Amino acid sequence: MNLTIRQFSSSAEGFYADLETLLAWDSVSDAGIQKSVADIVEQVRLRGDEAVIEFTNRFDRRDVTSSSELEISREELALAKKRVSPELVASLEAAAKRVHQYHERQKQPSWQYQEENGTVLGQKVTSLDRVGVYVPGGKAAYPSSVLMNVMPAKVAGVSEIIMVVPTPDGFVNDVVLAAAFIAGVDRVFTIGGAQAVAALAYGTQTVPKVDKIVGPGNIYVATAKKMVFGIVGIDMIAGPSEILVVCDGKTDPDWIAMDLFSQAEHDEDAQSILISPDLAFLDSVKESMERLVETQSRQAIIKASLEGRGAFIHVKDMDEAMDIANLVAAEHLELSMDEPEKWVEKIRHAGAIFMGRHTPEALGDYCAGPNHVLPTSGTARFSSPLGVYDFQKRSSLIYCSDVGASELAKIASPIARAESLEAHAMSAEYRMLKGD
Ligand code: HSO
Ligand code: ZN
Repeated sequence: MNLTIRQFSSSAEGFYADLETLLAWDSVSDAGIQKSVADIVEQVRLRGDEAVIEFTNRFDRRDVTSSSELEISREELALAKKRVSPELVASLEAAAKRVHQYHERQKQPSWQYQEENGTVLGQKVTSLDRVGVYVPGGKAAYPSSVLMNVMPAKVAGVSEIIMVVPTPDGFVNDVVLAAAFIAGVDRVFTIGGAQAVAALAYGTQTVPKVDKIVGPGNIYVATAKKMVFGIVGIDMIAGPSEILVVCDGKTDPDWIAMDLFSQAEHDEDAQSILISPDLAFLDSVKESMERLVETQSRQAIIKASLEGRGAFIHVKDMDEAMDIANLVAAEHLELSMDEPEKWVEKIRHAGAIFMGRHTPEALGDYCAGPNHVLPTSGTARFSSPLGVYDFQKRSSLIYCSDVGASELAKIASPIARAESLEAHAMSAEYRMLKGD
């Protein structure tokens, strides 16, 4: 036995309590980290570049003396792209194109309508002016995430996209820079951690202040994002990656094993769960996993993740599987079964739904088209994938004709007087037409 994974049965007593324990995840809430992040944010707010350079040298072990050393030009991005293999560049470009095409469909148009008396009401949609994209520098430096965070902003029409990426010990990731070039990032700064978030939120002499910060990061980054929320917008605070696979027992067990590994390999806290009504199938997947895990370069992470947070759940039928999937509200849900289009109707909570045996999550992570920045830890109950709408905002439009204003004033005036707001009432009443 080289891999252990818990197995539950939905008919066992206390199953739902066990499920709750399995899913529990404690997010950002460390008092020590809060304090040091608050200090970093304050220093950057007060001292700008000087503090950013100081923290960058300390945390990334760098030797920066002037803020100009913190920026990578578009020309340098183009050079980084040249250092990447043509095959990989072609894949990044194909992925970017597909992600772009998908997100084009999310654009929300402005709209308006006219009432009979000439009054016009509407909603004007505009894009954000400037957005900051945080890209982690360490073990989770994913070029695919650069594409996924930048493309929807581009499609929305954001005029300036600023990327920050730490370069610990001066190490620059060419593939990440190539992805930034392909996605159309305008400026790149080699800073990271809470200091980068603060620089984007408040602006420094060198780093422009943005309107919103998106992108994943470690606990320092997440804590800093929470702290500057309100000064700027933020996307979401992502927890560890999760996958929930529901299988009818007819998919190749090796495929399912690898789908579960594909999330587990992200990090030790990632969560992979398999649900099936077929007990013998669960055993086969277990066998596949035991055999295949040995072949994996990230087997230590995979094992830790599966042993710590993974699970198999045996259910009585597919209907029950769907109920449990809704309870979990997973970031990624694979419906590896016949007629997925029929079962998907029962799913109400999931970040992304992968339908059918030939749709592994990995294809969605890279190039299918939809975004891979998704709500985690059950937050799919109330939030959605990152999209164009996260980079757009809406303004209400009101135009009153003279007759329209007069009619509205008749409605507004009594309410204003009930609220003892006389100026409101009079402002409305001034627009009343004689005889009204
Ligand atoms: N599965 C991750 C995204 C990713 N996968 C990036 C590979 N690279 C989001 O949950
Ligand atoms: Zn992934």
